[in-house]
Amino acid sequence: MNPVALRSEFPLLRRYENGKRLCYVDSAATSQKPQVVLDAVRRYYVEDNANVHRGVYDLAARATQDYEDARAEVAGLVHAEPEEIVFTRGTTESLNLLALSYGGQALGPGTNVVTSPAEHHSNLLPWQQVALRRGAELRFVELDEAGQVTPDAVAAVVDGGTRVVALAHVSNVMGTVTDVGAIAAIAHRAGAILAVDGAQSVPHMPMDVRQLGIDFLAFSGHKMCGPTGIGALYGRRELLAGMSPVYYGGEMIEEVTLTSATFKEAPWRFEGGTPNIAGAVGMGAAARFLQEVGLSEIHRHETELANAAADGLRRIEGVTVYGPEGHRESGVVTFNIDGVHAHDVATALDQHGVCVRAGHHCCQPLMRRLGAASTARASFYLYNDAEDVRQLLAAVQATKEFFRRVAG
Ligand code: 7TS
Repeated sequence: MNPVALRSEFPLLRRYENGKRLCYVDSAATSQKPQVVLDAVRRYYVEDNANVHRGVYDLAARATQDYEDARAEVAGLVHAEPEEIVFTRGTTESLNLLALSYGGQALGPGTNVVTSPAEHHSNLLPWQQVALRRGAELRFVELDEAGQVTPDAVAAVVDGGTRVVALAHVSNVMGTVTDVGAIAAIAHRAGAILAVDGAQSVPHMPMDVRQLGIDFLAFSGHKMCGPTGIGALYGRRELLAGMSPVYYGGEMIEEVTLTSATFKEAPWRFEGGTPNIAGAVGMGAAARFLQEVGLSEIHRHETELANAAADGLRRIEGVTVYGPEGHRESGVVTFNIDGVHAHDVATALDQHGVCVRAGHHCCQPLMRRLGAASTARASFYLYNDAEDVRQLLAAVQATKEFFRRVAG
């Protein structure tokens, strides 16, 4: 893998910001888009645009074929079957759909959902709210010192009443990686299913839902080099087959009378209305692109950069780095400059052409536990290189010195 060559495939990264080389290290928020994805979306609109699953003319058949081909590409990325992929607007919608449909059916008094205090709000709130409505209990796994969810901690709270274990594969704040394979076995022994928030893992590492025993997996197109407004929910075939739709309307039915309806099979029964066809085409192209580059290579490359960044940041006196002390297994590095608000850090870094996210990262409970109202976060991806690490470290050093001067 050649990050310099890869970088040139992303038109936006050829730009300069504030007269500086653009150091984009906010891929956990959203990724940049390669030319092949932009071309696929454009080609769809220019050559094949029509509504799907309804037109009888050739153009409509091509649009439908493009959409279903994209489903197969996305399925291939996670080693699922195409019929096990529901297209959604993104991870947030995938998790809401899952909680409303599966959760609505499986939860009730005497049952519980197990999750963790480190979840993104989009993997907490859907379960919190459905549990409240259904009179079910929401249980939390104890995090270890490093903020890690361990299989032992999950086993300690799972019992015969557990119906769903819902956990992120990779934390968007700590960058910790959860052993979802071991946790799937624990959930299954208790008769529960494992739902994985893969927003920060599917774009960054090889993923095999069969091998890991994952029952549901939610992910977003925009974090994996695809367009915004498209994502997926993988669901094991037998489980999707037993789930009721959440959105009712056109194209998800078999037969409708004024007082009743029957619905298509999964996944189409979950995709009421005209879907984001161009988005799906773009996400399919992104899935192909990532596989061509190689997910193992991408993972190795970005963790190397993240470890170099974390080591460099730790060496800057007055900088606190969160997350694992030792080797990092993801591209996420969260930090603070002592005494400087993270938003000020991010604003100052922008002056050096460095884009980082600052805030609570949609993980308020975790931030309370860290004892930090907000943090700055750098997150690396396939198009970053050693120059990005150097630019980030130099900018953080300069920012720290700047605030020392104005404070002192
Ligand atoms: N789950 C995790 C672990 C995430 O990091 C995010 C987005 C989501 C779910 C929601 O994904 P969406 O595509 O539906 O928005 N995380 C972030 C972030 O860390 N900074 O901006 C968005």
